Amino acid sequence: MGVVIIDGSTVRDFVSNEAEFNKSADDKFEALDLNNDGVLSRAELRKAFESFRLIEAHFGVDVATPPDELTKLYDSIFDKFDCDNNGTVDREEFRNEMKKIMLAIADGLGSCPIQMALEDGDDESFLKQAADLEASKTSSA
Ligand SMILES: [Ca+2]
Ligand SMILES: [Ca+2]
Repeated sequence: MGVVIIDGSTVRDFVSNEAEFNKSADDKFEALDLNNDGVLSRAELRKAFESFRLIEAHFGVDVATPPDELTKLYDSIFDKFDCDNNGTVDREEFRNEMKKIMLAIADGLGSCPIQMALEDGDDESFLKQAADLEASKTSSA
């Protein structure tokens, strides 16, 4: 385990590598699709957000947010993912929205880097994968 500094360009590099990004998104999608029906339900996606703490930060959630507020917030996030409003999120919708979120996070980071701890076995977050990419660049340079 180590620490790596990431900024907006790290995240943007990660997202712009379409093959890698889609693979990560698909892996994530499969992990989240708990009943393996090929789509994410509201409950499945909510579970995902509870593990993406940085995304919660992006949407302005903090630990003091009351449960009913959280439910409203997760509903609104789900609606963003569910582009065709059919009540489920398919693979394509998931990829597209994750990409938008990561780019928004990249804009938010801008040139103001954050420190990420690299912990073995923690592959929960996309930012972690972006951080790994940065770490591999640094170590091979
Ligand atoms: Ca499912
Ligand atoms: Ca849909």
